[in-house]
Amino acid sequence: MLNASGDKRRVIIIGAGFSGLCMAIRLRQAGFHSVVVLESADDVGGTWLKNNYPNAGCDVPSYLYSFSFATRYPWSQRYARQPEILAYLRDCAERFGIRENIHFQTSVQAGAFNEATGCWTVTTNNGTFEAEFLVSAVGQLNRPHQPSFEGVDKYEGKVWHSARWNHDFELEGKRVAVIGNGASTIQFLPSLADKAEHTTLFQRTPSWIQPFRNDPYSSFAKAALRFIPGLPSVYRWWTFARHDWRIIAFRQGTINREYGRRLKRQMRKLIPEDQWEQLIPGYSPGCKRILLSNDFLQTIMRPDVSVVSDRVERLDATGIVTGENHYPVDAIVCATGFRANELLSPIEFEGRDGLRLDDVWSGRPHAFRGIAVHGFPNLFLLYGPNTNLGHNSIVFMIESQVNYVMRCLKLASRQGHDCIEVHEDTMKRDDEEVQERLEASIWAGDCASWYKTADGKLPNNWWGSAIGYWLRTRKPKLNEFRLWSVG
Ligand code: N01
Repeated sequence: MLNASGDKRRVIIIGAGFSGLCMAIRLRQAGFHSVVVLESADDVGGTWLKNNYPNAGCDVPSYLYSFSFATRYPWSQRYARQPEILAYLRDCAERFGIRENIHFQTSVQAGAFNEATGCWTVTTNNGTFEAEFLVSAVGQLNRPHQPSFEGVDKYEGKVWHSARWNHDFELEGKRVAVIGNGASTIQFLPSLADKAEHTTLFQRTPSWIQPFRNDPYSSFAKAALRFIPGLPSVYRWWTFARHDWRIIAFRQGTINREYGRRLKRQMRKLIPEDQWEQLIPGYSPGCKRILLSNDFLQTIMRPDVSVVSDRVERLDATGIVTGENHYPVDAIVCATGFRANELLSPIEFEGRDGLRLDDVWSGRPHAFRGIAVHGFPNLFLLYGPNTNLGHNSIVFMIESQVNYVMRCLKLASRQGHDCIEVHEDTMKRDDEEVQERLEASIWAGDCASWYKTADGKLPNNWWGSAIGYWLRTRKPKLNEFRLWSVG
């Protein structure tokens, strides 16, 4: 598997989730002998290790939500659940021999570029590491957003975030409150409600819910995908194409409005008329992630589940206070999402000439193709600014980025240089185009979401099709980068 030629340049990768593993595998295959992955957890998996709430899973089909170079995997159903995705990532780490490269329980605190040596020094809780190249693979959804509700210190029950599930708490016979109704909630709420005595969902904004088919693969399909050479890849590309054209519904306009009408008709069939106003969104579909579920709406109609649309004002010793009402509960699950706009935080990056990434990004995180930042030579970002999708697989985007990084490394070595840095005007032009294109997207539309900052900026999402992104990241152009040598 290792390329015999070998490459002595050292690379540090931060994070061992999908993107970190992908980068490490591709580097090792290309013959890079010195690849170090720094991972704060004690296992691989990233978000799929930490988000292990009941029925956690992926709303992208598994053959598409997996690496193009590891498509032969015995997925049990179309949309895999978290344990299966985590098992897949563990399998990839073993199969491609990456575990030996990973330093677990190693949290990165800072990275600084040394202009004299052309190297990055990375500071962690386990000492410092040095390499010519640094790749951040921490992603966008790595830090839970835990609102600081007034009175939380007085509350005597248990409080936890959905991304750090409290598996020790016995839900049976308990009154449980859930705050937030995004992608995480719609997955765990049905099984939580099955166990709890009463469940109260505090919903600030309703979500668009779309039914989906998630049948287990038949024995015949499993055998075909296992034994027919190339079939998993063909199936993956077919699934990719079926998803990618949907981007046309994520622009403001007629198609999106028609999509909204269709979703509304479907939801109205499942919801009694007196609850339409409370449960059917008024904003455009896609503005917040469209959620796939066959049992969420059915669950919130149950007599042992209540939906409260009043704002959570504060907590007291026994429960939640909203306006004039008090809801006594034994536990509160905050399914309140992630601090997704603060990409790469809290790691401090210092680039050339003492530039701090926090300062460069003070208005809004941005990077050339979401990958390279002017002033930060030899630093590459995976699943960085403006690379998130609402309609297709992020794994495809990550592979495009990894491919691009590999080609940047090749470009530097082919030119005989140690350092590579994107030009300022290249990055600026790219950012202007991305932001201009995003203005017509549905994410700029009529809702607040994690894709948007408080002042309406859009640092997270890519504006177009995944294939469009792939076209832009096939090959770095020499005139877009400055290359130089040290010493
Ligand atoms: O978080 P969210 P999530 N008081 O940000 C509410 C990915 N994911 O963890 O809508 C009261 O979607 C907030 O209300 P509002 C996926 O990309 C993927 O569910 O802002 N409520 C909202 O309802 C997804 O988009 C999968 O009005 C507060 C909720 O909390 C992303 O992760 C599965 C509040 C947060 O929803 C995040 O999903 C799961 C407050 N102070 C997740 N603050 C897959 O299937 C926030 N809220 C791949």
